Amino acid sequence: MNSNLKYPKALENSNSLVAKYLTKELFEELKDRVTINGFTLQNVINSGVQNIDSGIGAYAGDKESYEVFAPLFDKIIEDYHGFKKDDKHKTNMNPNDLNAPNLDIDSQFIISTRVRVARNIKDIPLGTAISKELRDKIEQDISQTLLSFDGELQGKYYPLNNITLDDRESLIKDHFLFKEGDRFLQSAGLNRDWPNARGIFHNSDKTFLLWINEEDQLRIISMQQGGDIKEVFTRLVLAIKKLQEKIKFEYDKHLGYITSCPTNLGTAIRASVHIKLPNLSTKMDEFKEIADKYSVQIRGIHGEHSDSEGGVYDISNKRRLGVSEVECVQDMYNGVQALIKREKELRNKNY
Ligand code: ADP
Ligand code: IOM
Repeated sequence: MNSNLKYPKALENSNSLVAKYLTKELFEELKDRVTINGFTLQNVINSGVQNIDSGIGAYAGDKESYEVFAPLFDKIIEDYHGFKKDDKHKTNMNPNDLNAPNLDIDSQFIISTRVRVARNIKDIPLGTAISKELRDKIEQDISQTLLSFDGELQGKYYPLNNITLDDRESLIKDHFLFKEGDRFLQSAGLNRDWPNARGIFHNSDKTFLLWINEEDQLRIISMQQGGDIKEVFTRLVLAIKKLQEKIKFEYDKHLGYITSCPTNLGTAIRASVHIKLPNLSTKMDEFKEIADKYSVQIRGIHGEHSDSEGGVYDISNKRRLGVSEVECVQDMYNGVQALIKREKELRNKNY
């Protein structure tokens, strides 16, 4: 038991959602709770305590964490997704319901498009609480399943502990592979036994990729150059369906797909473009205003917690829970459309 656990002072200097909602009273209420897999409040908040620049700062160890620590997670979930305790989650993966003609046929703005979902295996602790044996088993089972894929989804699995450092680095630089040594994941317990049981599967064009055992057990990814969002989403849906024929994912009627970070609950989808906005990026207040209005998030060019380079940004849907997959991709599309419109106006003014 953690009865001697004291409220972490570091949270007093943080703007994360954990710092916002874990009051001293709530801390006292939750500090001795533990899930069936041994996940404690200390485990939940450690990333936010060690990294006071966290956006959220809380991770779940298993599906049960979202019940045992509900007084904290429910507030974070409502703040991030605008999703209340009695709201219902929904799903729609039909690409034909997407209204997304290519926004940038002559590739003036959009460099590339990527859509990913996070998934975790049913009845197994999340990566934050998993044992080495189970993590190894996931790597083995998933990589075997992927080897049976054919057509556009056919590819090869590359275990992280069996590729050269140069290959690893170039996969990261080219945006195909997760970065190494992420301090937020480290303090959430997600980097234990690194790099063992981690790896990437991809087809020869690197348009269908799958990460194994990073922040979530699976990250299923579809990406390509240019702005054809519908084509990217269609390929992703095909891959998810194929995987679902063989694997059962952790799912909850209320919270949707269960993920280690509460930001990914629900659809667990992040649809993004890498986009050049040289004029708008000199007016960050206006840029952020448009992003907020359309519920899109601005990230740097090397993923979460990275900076932009050369006026190129990663723009993605923010909400993932209580909205369908199609609505999430549509959020991103509508936001990008508004950003391109404003970028063109500013460019014309400057000429
Ligand atoms: P995730 O998308 O899985 O939440 P990150 O934000 O860390 O994780 O992004 C993972 C990688 O994917 C990073 O290298 C990032 O630059 C890359 N990426 C994201 N969106 C795009 C995109 N539209 N085009 C190319 N690469 C992208
Ligand atoms: N998804 C997770 N890596 N992130 C939201 C961390 C954080 O900033 O709290």
